[in-house]
Amino acid sequence: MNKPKIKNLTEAADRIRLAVKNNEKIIIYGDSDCDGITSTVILEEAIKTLGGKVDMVLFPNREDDGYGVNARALEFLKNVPKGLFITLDLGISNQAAVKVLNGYGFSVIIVDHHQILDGIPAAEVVIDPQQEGDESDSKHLANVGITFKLAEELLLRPSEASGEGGGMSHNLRNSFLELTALATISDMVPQIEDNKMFIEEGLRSLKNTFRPGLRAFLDILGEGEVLSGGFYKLISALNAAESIDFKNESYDLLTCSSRGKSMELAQDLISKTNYKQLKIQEITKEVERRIAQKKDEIIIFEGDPAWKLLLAGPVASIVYMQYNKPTFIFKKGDAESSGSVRSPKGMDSVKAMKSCKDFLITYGGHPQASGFRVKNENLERFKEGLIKHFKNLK
Ligand SMILES: [Mn+2]
Repeated sequence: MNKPKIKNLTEAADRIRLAVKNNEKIIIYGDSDCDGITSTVILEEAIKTLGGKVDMVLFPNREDDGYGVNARALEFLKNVPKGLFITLDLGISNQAAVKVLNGYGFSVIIVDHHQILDGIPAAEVVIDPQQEGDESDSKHLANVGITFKLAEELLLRPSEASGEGGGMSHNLRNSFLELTALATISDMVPQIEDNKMFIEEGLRSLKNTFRPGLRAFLDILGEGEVLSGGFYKLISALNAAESIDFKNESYDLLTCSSRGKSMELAQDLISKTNYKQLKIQEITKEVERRIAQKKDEIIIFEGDPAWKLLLAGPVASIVYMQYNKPTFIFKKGDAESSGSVRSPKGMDSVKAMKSCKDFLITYGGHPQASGFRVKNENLERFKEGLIKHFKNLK
């Protein structure tokens, strides 16, 4: 028997089709990493194939403004024409922000795959395979995998606007699979079931890609090298873009139709990722120097005003694997600190932070990879709470 579809997948597709039919403004707000960016590209191209158009595509500056639908985004959205607002790879923890958006007059669709914390936002449609009542076998999809299925659902029936649809064309499907493969790998979700299929089919299609942005990477990095496992370089380049004024360079690259401009953008992203790698090594060394004196502590909890938040995740990834301890790496700001968490299997970092949520401004993510924001005056209490939580697990 077929497993049920992702909860609300059909509802979201119907609502998007209605928006296209009625010429509503459509805004996509995607996360600024490979998963969020590729999700955005796929959904926008699916909507175009339907004969519709996306009026605005926005990405948050995580470093300066915070993860998710942040205060700066709400300020900006106050003054734009209202319509359908779709979040990709974020939004499930933005209950307060969704209330504000509803108040502005937006219809909100959330498409996310992160864990549900305290209930779900009051959006018109919420897709998140982690939510209650979702009986699908899609619990371990990256957001891009969910978006791929949403695109399939959208293009299932011929569109009234364009007469197109009735299934995805072979070329469009392959093009979406290429992006889905890259972001599924990037998001480090288990490579099983649908994820395995996405990766195999997507990487197979990559060498014949029609997308100038991906072609440019193959040309610069070397096609043979990329296809024999070097796609990690490509993925880290796509993750190296920072979003400034809600724009993102990787998105620009993946949607660029000019070959010359694509080569320029790809080269720039590769330089950025090389520089980023150097910085990651520097910070990792500093963390290792500091924890050499703290061998008895059961977690790693280090921060610094000079560290970039964008690098906290990659540093935490290296350190936790080396020491097999829950690892919290943060940028210490003037009044608040923001950080990334990586945790060994069986040690749920989201649950751990939930046990200290009174000290936190926000937190969320996946059991093994998550993030947080905390007032500096609560840093010590937060750390003690975490230690207590993980000690009780033993
Ligand atoms: Mn994701």
